[in-house]
Amino acid sequence: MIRQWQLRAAFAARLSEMYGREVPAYTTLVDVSREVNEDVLRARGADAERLGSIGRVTAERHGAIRVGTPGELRQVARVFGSLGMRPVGHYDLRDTAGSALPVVSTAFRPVTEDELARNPFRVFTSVLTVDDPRFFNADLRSRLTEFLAGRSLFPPELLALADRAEAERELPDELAERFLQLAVAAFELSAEPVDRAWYETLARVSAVAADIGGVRSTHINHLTPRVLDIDELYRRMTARGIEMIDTIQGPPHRPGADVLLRQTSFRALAEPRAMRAPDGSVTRGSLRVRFGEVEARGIALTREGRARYDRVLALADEGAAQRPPAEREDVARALWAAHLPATERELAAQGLGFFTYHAVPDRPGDGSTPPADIGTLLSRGWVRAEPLVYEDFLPRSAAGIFQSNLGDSGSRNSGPHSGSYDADWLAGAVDRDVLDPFALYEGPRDRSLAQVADALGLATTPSPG
Ligand code: OOG
Ligand code: NI
Repeated sequence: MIRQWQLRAAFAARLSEMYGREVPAYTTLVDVSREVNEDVLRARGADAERLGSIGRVTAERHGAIRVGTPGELRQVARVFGSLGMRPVGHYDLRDTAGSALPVVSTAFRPVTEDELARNPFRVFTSVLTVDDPRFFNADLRSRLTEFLAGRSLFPPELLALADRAEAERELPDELAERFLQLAVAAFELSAEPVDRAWYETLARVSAVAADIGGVRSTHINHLTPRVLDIDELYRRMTARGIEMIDTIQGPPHRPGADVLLRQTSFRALAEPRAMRAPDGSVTRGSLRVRFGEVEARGIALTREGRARYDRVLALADEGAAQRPPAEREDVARALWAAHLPATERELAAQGLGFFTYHAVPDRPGDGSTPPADIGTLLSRGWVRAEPLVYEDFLPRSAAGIFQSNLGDSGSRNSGPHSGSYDADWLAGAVDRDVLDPFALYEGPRDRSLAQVADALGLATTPSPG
């Protein structure tokens, strides 16, 4: 029997092999990431594993896929559900700063600490907002709807195996093998010729719309390894002659505790694709949509910490508008320093970061009663705090990554948008609960605080921060 987490780990590994064959530069990215991680581990020792064991980090990937309809999203949810991955978070990239992307998204990922430690594979999944009139007029909408209704992304055999794996949380060896083959194949780039006129019609609205609705299958858009020092990775990739996008998205580099997520990518490469002309003839063309991305993960921020992050972004935008690009990094760094503490201790004491708390075994043995608040418990050595790594995505960075890899920024008419793509719409479309990322970090934190209270015999559970 192959257990659910083993299926997830095997799927991630095989997808990685497949993507490496399709996009060889991805393999370079994985190799350089591994080298950087080994160097960081040598230099920092155990500290390098504070946000995940080296085993976890080395195997860690996130993928990105894009689908066209709620029906397709529901099938994706069944495939990932079989791997123990649940939809977490609602990202609306239509209005995220500076972008005009006709999608809303969620991330499928494992949600418990144990499952994340076994293999944290996650997939950022976007669905086209076909009914948003700012992108698609009535005529295009009906053609698109008809096109999407006529395709099927996943074979029935795959879906049946997925349902069984989800219900039983394991599959017999032979069926597991069959399932993995079908699942990986579903995300391969199709060799079927692309209808050039239709693709270009959609590309005039948005390159993302064309990538989703211009072809008859889906494919993995990118697969992202995790690196422990993304600034060093950026330098090494550039030194190898691989053209990276201009920036690292997310918080700027600074000494101290890493928070949230920093990401960068290399530019989308031209890939050969067969094209069908209106007269039916097939020629060799090329499309530029898939790229390589890499990320560094930091400590998850609480709602309050996250509000600070969003505030810093807004202030950095204002500051950047008045300054030349070369100075923007400094502006951002100064704002970070002013608004968010740089040490784990302060992030914990001020309730800005997520941690689990643990009674220290050799705590003060002088018979004194322990203090009741978490800040004092920490500073007097009764309790230690272990950071929780950020397992999700950032809408602004996601939009930035999408955008930086598109030829042009696409078009969106102004005017009222249809409000129907909110979190409730997403939950209805995917036909599952879409989980709140904050609640997923609060769970282990609150359980650990209750254990601390128990171990120290406190009358009330200490509140964080
Ligand atoms: C998804 C872009 C978002 C990330 O890492 O933020 C993303 C896409 O390009 O389909 O993957
Ligand atoms: Ni990504």
